[in-house]
Amino acid sequence: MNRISLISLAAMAMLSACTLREPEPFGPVPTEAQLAWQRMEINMFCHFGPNTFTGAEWGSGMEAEDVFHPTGLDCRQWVDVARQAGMGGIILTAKHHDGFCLWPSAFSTHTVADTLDVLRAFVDACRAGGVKPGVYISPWDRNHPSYGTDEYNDVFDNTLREVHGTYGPLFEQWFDGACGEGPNGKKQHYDWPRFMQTVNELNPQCVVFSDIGPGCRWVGNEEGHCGDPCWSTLNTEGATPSDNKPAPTELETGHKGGASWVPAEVDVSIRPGWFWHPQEHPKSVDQLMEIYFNSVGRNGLLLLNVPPDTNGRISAEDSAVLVAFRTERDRIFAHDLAQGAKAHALHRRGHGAKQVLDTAYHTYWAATSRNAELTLELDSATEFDIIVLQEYIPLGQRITSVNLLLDRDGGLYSYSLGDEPLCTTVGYKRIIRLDHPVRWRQLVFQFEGMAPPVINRIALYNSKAQ
Ligand code: FUL
Repeated sequence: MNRISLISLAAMAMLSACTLREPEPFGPVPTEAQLAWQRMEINMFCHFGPNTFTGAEWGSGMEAEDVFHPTGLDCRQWVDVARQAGMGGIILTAKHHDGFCLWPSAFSTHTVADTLDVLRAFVDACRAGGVKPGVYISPWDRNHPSYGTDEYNDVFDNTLREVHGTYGPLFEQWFDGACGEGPNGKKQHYDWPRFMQTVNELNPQCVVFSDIGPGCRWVGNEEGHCGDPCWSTLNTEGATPSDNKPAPTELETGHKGGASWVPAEVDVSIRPGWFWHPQEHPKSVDQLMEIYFNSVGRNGLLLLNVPPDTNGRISAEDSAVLVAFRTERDRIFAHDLAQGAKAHALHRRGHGAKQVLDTAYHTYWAATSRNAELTLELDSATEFDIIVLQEYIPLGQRITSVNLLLDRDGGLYSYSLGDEPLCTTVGYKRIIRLDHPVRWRQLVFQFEGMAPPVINRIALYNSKAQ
């Protein structure tokens, strides 16, 4: 073998070693707990407390304790409904702004009786039913006499220790952003670093929600949608959950290239209010589907509030809609029409393009350049109107734009009319609804990213199929 062939063999060997190397993460990436959380996709929120009985949304904190008297408390029923609806976690308002604790706390006199520990019944039912329990504990407390003084920070820290120490592990801690006056007319300066440290110390896997995270962030509205784009990255330096935080519109979109991984959680109620009120009714399946596409379908996690009624059960009306919502999702996403297609890409990094078609989470196609194309060839022309893309977020959120070219009469045409790409950000999951069903055999996806795209799933569906 001559010298030139030896050199070229060595070069080829180096090149293939290079192509096979795993891609490096780009920018901030989720922790294991954040990834597991994001993969839950839809969770249930339960607002339950004195307001359920008084008709209020924000209780004054002056309600008599025996106002709260569920006649047939059945947390197992909440868990059954959540499971039937395809929700893997439930977050209970263990303490709302009225300060009433749904467990017999040692740090408040405004609580349930020892004999009616709702939080205990709730976490036990969740664990027995294979659903993860989480808690909402409002820092704003309209009842506690020490609210508005330094002492309240001790009280609140003790409350967190009590809940996480006695009832944990809890998958999510919800810190509400609302902060008003206490019964003494004073506003509290919260010791956020201390509260975060306490949860982390007692429960390191707990994803902590606040307006700015650190585990996940408020999406900036209570209407059930993420922004477009929706980045899971956010700049939070100098901000606290109460002060100097990004504006709600920034929380909707996140920050492209932001310094921390703080994915969006979309909290919205199935009913007009957060608490159950007899005169209110749940949203329709169509409204819930719209919310699903605009939250889970735009890289958010949907936290859907389903408030138990005065019996302490989820009403038949709400559970019927939830089951129908699940049935509709199952119907639309039953058959991935891309299964069995051929996938190829010029720019790849050891991991073949066909990995976008398998359903294993940790397999992916990794491109070698920031602009990369992937082609799907279906067996025959197939009708679809929904495209699902998933970026492999353990390596970061990279994609800034996706275009789609479709074959027609022997030529390739851009699906998008005008200058708009098919979508901008992808993130954990992006569900794209086409204006009308198309019938095509070959699809060419053109990706652009801040770093070479890494995609773990592409799927196609026909929402009109029965
Ligand atoms: C808000 C609260 O003020 C509402 O009562 C509700 O709990 C909602 C989820 O968050 O900030």
